[in-house]
Amino acid sequence: MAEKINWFPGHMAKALREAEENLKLVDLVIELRDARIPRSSSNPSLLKLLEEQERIIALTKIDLALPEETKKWLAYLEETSEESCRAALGINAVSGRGKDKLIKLIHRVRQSVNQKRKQKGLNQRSVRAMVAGVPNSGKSTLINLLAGGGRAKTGSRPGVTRGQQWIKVGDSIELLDTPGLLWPDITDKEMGYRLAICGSVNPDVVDRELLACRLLDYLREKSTQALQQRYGVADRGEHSYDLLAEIGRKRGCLQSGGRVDRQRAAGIVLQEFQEGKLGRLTLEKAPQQASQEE
Ligand SMILES: Nc1nc2c(ncn2[C@@H]2O[C@H](COP(=O)(O)OP(=O)(O)OP(=O)(O)O)[C@@H](O)[C@H]2O)c(=O)[nH]1
Ligand SMILES: [Mg+2]
Repeated sequence: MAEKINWFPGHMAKALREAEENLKLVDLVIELRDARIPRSSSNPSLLKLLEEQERIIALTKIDLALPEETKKWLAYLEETSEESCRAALGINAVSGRGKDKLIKLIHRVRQSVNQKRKQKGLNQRSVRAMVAGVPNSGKSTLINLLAGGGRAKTGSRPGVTRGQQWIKVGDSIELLDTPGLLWPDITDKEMGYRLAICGSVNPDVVDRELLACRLLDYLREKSTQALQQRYGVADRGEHSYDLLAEIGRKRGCLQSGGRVDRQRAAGIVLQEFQEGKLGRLTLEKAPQQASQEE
C-alpha cells in the first residue's frame, strides 16, 4: 500500500488560511460533519480559532448513517462542554430533512447579533455564516438547499469547491461556501481511512484494497445481510481480503488467466457504499455520556 498518504494537499493549506481570514467576517460557523464519522470529520484546526463566532454542528448524510447512532452523537455534541456549540442537528442535504430547523437556528443567531448591534447603536444587518467541513461533507449541496437553485457547484468527489463564495439566502442570511478542509495533523491512520471510505479523501492517495477490506470489516461487524443481498456472498469468517476476492469473482472482476482483480472489486464496494447501496452504517460510536452510565 501507499506508504505516505498526502492527507493535506497544497490547495488545502491555502484554503485553511483563507478560512482563517474569513472567520473575522462571520457571526456563525456551520460546521458540517459526516454523520457516519462524526469524530474523524471534525476539524479542530479551524475551530480553535473561533472567538466571538457562534457554532452550529450539522451532521450531514443522515440518510446513510444509523438513526440510533446519530441520535446518540447529537445528544453528545449538544451536552458536552468539550464540543460546546449552540446546537447540533442532523441534515439530509439532498432531501431537505432538517432544513427548517437549521434556518430557525440561523435566525436565532441573527437576532442575537442584531440585539448586540442595537445596544451599540449600529444598523441591523443580515447574519453571516461560514459553512465549513471536510471535503464531500455536503457543504455546497446544503447551501443550494437553503438558497435555492444550483448556485454552488457540487459533486461526488472530494475537492469540488476550490474557492470561497458568498451566497445570499433571502435578504437576511449570507452564507460563505468554502473548500473542504482536512485537519493537517491526521496522525491516526484509521481516522484517515474512515475519511477515505466515506469519500472525504481522494481515493487515489490511499490503497483501495485496504480501504475496501476495512469497510468490509465494519459492515460485517454490523451484519452480513447487506453483503449477502448485494453480492450473494456468505460470511464464513474468512479474512475480508478473501471476501473481497469472492465479491470480485461474483461481479466478474477478472484479469487474464482468471485471477480476481481485487482493485476493481474494491472500487465497486467503496463506490456502492458511498452511494448508500450497502445500507446505512455509522463507523464511529458516540462516546458514552456521564448521564448514560450506571
Ligand atoms: N446521501 C446523501 N448525499 C449527500 C448529502 N449531502 C450531500 N450529498 C452528496 O455528497 C456529495 C458531495 O456534496 P457537495 O455538496 O459537493 O460536498 P462539499 O462539502 O461541498 O464538497 P467539497 O466542495 O468537495 O469540499 C454530492 O454527491 C452530494 O449529492 C446527504 O445529506 N445525503
Ligand atoms: Mg463544495
